[in-house]
Amino acid sequence: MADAPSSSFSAGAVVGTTLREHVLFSMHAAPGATGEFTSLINHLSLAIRIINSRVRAAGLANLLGYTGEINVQGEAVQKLDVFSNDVLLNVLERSGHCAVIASEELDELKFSNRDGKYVVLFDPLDGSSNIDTNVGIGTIFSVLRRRSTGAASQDDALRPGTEIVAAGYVLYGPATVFVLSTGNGVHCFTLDPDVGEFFLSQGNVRCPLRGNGYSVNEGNFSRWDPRVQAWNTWIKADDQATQRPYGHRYVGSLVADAHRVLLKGGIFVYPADSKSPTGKLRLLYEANPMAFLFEQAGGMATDGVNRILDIVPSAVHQRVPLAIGSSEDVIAYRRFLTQA
Ligand code: AHM
Repeated sequence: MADAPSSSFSAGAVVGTTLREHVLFSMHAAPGATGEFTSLINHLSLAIRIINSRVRAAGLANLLGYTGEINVQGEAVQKLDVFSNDVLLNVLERSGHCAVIASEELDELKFSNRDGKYVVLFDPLDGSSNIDTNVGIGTIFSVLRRRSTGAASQDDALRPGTEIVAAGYVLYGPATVFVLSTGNGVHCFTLDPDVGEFFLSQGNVRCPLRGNGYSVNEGNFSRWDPRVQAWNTWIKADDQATQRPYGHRYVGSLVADAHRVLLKGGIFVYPADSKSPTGKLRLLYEANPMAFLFEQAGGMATDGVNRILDIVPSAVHQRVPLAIGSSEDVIAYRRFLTQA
């Protein structure tokens, strides 16, 4: 990958690298690049900035609260979810680059532009149960190159995460941060709200080999498999030699919880339980993009035992148990899950 300029100078001011420049420079080095991928990421960035503007004004704009509808997952749909989904669909369709679009909020795949080279899968507003309480929420996406040549089909979307060419998430927290990987490491861009641009704020993020925190909904303890319970008891136990207990942090927004683990290390786990026997999080919209990002940052992502990116999906709304984070912490979790 060519080096993007770290800054440009004008009249004494130092201007950081924009997301747009970063993608453009990384794609220049790609053989046969046509500019379509760069344009696709720019369209995603536009949709994100529009969503961000509404998220920031949600309390003022009467967008909080439920629409009264139930989505395909059987959950109450909130107004900001609907808005975010519509914006992403609209912007991506108009880009002309997408043959297939899949959203956590849609029952069916959307077959968009028949000449589109890409497949985009997204969760438009993750952590939506936190909207009403002004807690960090996010957007998660992944991009695959279309495989079919004739009419696009479901098979273009039902592919393992190993085929992802780019993935990212956006955290609408105190600042709006866009975390992106196009297969060359993980880079964070922070939105300057006055300028309306994302600027590189942390390049080449590495997830520490090991952390000192764990993130899990412990309210589900009684529903877990005894092996998950054993891990949970172990990670909270006092043992100086292995620097336990770990600290516990859990927001209940995957993007917020995962972002902390990506930067600080440790582990995020959403295991299967007796209420959600195959896990709660969705493979295509949540687990796969996060797994791609964590691996790109040197971390790991498993369903407890197997690598997430190797799972061949059988349904677009498939759920999967998820364990992501520092490799030593994910391996320690796996040791418990593979115990007889
Ligand atoms: P959502 O798609 O309804 O927002 O649910 C996904 C969210 C994740 O962001 C989060 O990790 C998880 O659900 C929290 O679940 P729980 O409330 O069961 O802890």
